[in-house]
Amino acid sequence: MKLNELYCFVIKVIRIKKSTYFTNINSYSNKYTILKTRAMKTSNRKIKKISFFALTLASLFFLFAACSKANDPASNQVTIQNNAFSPATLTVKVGTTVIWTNKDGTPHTVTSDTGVFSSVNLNPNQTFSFMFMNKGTFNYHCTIHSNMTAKIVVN
Ligand SMILES: [Cu+2]
Repeated sequence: MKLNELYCFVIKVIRIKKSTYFTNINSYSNKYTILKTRAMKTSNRKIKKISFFALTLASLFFLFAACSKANDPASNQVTIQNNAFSPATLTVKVGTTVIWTNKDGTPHTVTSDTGVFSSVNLNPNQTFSFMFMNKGTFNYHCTIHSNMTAKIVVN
């Protein structure tokens, strides 16, 4: 007789007869079930704790990543596109290196109105960078297109 057949047989007998002997077996199996359930509950609690910890860690990481993403790439970048500097006004902290990138198909320059910095002719996709070590407003322009003006505010 197979084990599961035996089990079914025992269950049947318990249901039909409910003799003392089988009731004892039944209560033994109940105890086992209770122990098993308790063990499962404990491991479930552990899994829940670990999952909660992992979730918290993951969300903190994503929050941090999102924040640094929001602050980093645009904060020191100026794009030269469609004969304009974008953003026209960029505000940075002292010690920031600002990077200009020419996204147009023709050359431009990044030239300070007061001679603080000046790039050569920037060809398409060429960059120019300058580190601002002093506070103030730095107006600049493109020497090729006199209508192209913008400023960097350092505070
Ligand atoms: Cu230009």
